[in-house]
Amino acid sequence: MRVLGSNWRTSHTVPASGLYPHQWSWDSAFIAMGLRHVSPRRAGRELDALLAAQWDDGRIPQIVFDPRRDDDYAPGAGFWRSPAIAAAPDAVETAGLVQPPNHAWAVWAVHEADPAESNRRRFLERAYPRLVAWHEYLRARRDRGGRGLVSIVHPWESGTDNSPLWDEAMAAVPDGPRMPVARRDLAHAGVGERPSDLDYGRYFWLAERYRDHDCDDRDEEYPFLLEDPMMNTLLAISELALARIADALGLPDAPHLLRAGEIAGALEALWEPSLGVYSAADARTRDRVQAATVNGLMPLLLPYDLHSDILLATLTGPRFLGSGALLVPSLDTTDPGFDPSQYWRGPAWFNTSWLLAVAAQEHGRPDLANLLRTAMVSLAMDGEFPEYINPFTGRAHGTQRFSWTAALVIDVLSDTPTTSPTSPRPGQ
Ligand code: 2M8
Repeated sequence: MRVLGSNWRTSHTVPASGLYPHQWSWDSAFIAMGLRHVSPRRAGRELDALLAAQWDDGRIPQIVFDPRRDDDYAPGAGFWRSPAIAAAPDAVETAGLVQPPNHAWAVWAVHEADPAESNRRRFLERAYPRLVAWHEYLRARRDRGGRGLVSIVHPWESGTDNSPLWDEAMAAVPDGPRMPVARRDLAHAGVGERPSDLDYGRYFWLAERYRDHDCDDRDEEYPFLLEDPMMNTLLAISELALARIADALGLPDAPHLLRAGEIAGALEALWEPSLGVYSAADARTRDRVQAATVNGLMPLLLPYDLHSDILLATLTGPRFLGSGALLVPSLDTTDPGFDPSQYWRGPAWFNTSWLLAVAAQEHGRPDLANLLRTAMVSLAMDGEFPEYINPFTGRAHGTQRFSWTAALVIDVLSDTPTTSPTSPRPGQ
């Protein structure tokens, strides 16, 4: 709670006070899932602040900027110039990209923590239409491959920025943005722990192109369109949460259950039998990337039989936990590109291990869920709540006092850790 207290800023929690000084979209949802055990009211405010930054087209932005910290993170508000874009809100400045849609799940979890308080604040009533519009944005504007899956337009949208899943598509992206690339991140984390300068040149180039098209998704020649299994899984889980929310509001839940089932069905196009995981695919060519990553294990979260036995075997087998890893590595440990300290190319992250603990519980493996939860707690305490760790030694990497690490530890230590929104509540 000490970490979340010091990272709290009036209406939201920053991921880390130095490296990430603004509000990040999927971070806030993870943070709310832990914060709800201590202060359901503040967890609700966290999500309210994010939802208030929603664009007219429904998107929930990747970052809501703190105008006082615009020199401390790049690219910032001055880069995005969001108020000049018609669909963006006037009252706050935001990035134009998005992040994985775990928000409806978080809203439901916060409601369940204290339904009376939530009802008093009409929390579900206010959040529901915004969440519906958010999912509708993803369905209508981001199904760029035309097969029922959401595409990301930038690696930052995946939350797993330099995952090998994006390497091939990024290799074709120019690395010469007009704006000089400021590496403000390197003041807070080691150069060997962050994406390279070449990656950053390409990140900025792609972000410039998206911004220069007013973040309008109708750009036919857009050079980066990838379908990510984690993004699409979280959307399906959030549709299931919307079904619970609709039900609580006396509205029909069927459209959300149907949509969750459709996404789960569409995920089959990302199944990679030769690797025993789902993988990302290029929405234009439909080619699947040949890399086994933590993203590809995520469909295990869904309450359907999506190759669950094989996914569980991959998760516990020699390429992931069976390698001796303490938490789930972000990349297959036998992949030639595996690096235990390089950001999303090998290290273990607390949010993805937490998601897979929820998944293990759902699939009748409480032993595995407990193993992951116990390891999360001790590794977070040992490393002063690190951003990520070396999966074999547990050594802390990136920044420390990282908010989602702290929040998810609070969640697993609570009497009622978060479950997937399909699980009945105790007593039901
Ligand atoms: C990391 O991403 C940001 C860009 O969004 C960055 O590297 O500057 C990722 O780990 C992402 O998942 C996370 O939301 C963000 C803030 O914690 O940091």
